Amino acid sequence: MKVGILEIMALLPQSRFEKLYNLFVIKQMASVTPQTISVWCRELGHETFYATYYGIGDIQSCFPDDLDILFISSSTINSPLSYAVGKIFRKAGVQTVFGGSHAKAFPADCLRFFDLVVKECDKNLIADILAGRFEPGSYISSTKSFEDLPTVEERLPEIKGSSLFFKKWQSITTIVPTITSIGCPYTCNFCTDWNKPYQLLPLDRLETDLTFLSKNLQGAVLAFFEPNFAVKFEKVFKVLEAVPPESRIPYMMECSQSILSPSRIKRMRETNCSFFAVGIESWADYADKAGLGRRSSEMEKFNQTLENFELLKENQLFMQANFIFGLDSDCGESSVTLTKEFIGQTPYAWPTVNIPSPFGGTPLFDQLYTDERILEELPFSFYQTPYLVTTIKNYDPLTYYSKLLEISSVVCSDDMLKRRMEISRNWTHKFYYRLRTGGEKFLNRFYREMVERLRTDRAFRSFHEGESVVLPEFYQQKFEEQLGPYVPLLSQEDRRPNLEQMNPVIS
Ligand code: B12
Ligand code: SF4
Repeated sequence: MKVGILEIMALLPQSRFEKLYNLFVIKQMASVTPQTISVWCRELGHETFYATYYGIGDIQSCFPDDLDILFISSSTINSPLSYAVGKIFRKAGVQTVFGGSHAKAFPADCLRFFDLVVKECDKNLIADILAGRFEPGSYISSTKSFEDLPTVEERLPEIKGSSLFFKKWQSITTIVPTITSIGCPYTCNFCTDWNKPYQLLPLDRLETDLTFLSKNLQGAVLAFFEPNFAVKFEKVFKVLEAVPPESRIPYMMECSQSILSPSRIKRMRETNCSFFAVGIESWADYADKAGLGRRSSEMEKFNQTLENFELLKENQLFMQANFIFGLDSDCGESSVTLTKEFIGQTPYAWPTVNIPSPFGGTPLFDQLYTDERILEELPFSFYQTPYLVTTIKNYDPLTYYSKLLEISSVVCSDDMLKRRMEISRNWTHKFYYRLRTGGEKFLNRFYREMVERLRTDRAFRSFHEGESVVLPEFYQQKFEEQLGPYVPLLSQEDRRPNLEQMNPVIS
């Protein structure tokens, strides 16, 4: 059989800056599961065609005309484009199978556009799909996630396809995605992994991959694209530290603060960690992830976090601090003041401040859905910062966007950029600080426009206050820009999400 595997990682870029960002940043964010499925299909004797779409290029030309089956994956924000592409291939007689974070979050909606929708998968489930064992229109799942993935060497054709230009040339940062674990021990209410038990995958594969990468694909960065890296710190670091220092390739990771300590940070630096992101989320909640008791105060979490970050400062790592602003635990001035203060005191950590999005399968979704706080007319492409798809408990929309504007103005200020340039000792960091400051300026302009729109346009404000269900023209237009030539494929009915939750048939 001819099997296609497509990961949709972006909608159509809206500016030259966004095009550049997609080319150098989004292109490098390919997930491990589609690559894994591609290898499995090859091992099962099929001819495979793997491609990623990062907002540039022509999707259909990546696949032969006589394709039999196409696996598509995307997160919720890119799902409208996935739906349109699914329709094109389905019409051409190709069987379509949809998986990934959106499929898990909103399966009932996905079933409107694909033959099969997948929750968890393993090699057996993929073999059963290829053998035609499922009725079209089914939502299916393996009992649990796969227990391991192919080595980097086995995934090399896919990695070249996603991370290199024309499968040959490396980018400014060329990323090789991998994971060492699945699930997470924490239970953050906004996260789809809130109830997925933590499971360490076999570490001999990591060992094999590190050896392979140090001899091949030199200059590439290994990205641990998993929920919470090194929860089993000692076990994972035993493998990383076994590599001779001169052969250690740079790596990126995301973790919670609770795993960080001065000695561990030193070990991260010595094993060549080049970037890491820490989820701070909100000052008023998620204290357990910061290594504090659940009942700790905002100030305790702030002080502890600042102390941890001070220890990280000397390490010349590109750090990112992830926040969410607008959860029910945020209220009044203090959340904003503390975030601005933190940003000002840590120029060596890039802050991302996210708007909460209600992804299906999370306690946050369940609560907002029950409370009728989700603006149901908004298409899924708006389930991302800088868009607001819910009402916020403790701020009206105008106040909320004004607060975001305040924070963003600190992030992209000339003063912060100057301080970041002064402390960066290598050109890649300088490049990324400039790129991200440019991105934040776009965001800042957007927040300013939103504040103005909410102040002056009554119908727009009333939509965001949850009083009107008429989708403002502003969003109609934006949606059409995001989808470009694919717009005619999605009717008004197709664009309105079906938020119904359902359980899969376990295979
Ligand atoms: C690592 C990670 C990232 C990394 C890497 C992303 C990547 N491409 O792999 C980075 C930092 C780049 C990232 C970016 C983003 N992320 Co992210 N990320 C995660 C994280 C922490 C782990 C995902 C993961 O790989 N798990 C390991 C794999 C093996 O497990 P899995 O994804 O559950 O996959 C299983 C099934 O879903 C299925 N499956 C997966 N893919 C496919 C594909 C097919 C074809 C099939 C059949 C099955 C299938 O099989 C797997 C085994 O059972 C999750 C949160 C979490 N705790 O899970 C968020 C998460 C996926 N991210 C999320 C979001 C919102 C984003 C961003 C949109 C943020 C932003 N605004 O920029 C971007 C989008 C990136 C993009 N261009 O699409 C949301 C997605 C929610 C949604 N419904 O869309 C999540 C769920 C976090 C959350 N809020 O709960 N992310
Ligand atoms: S720590 Fe991260 S991966 Fe774990 S539940 Fe919280 S947000 Fe999800």
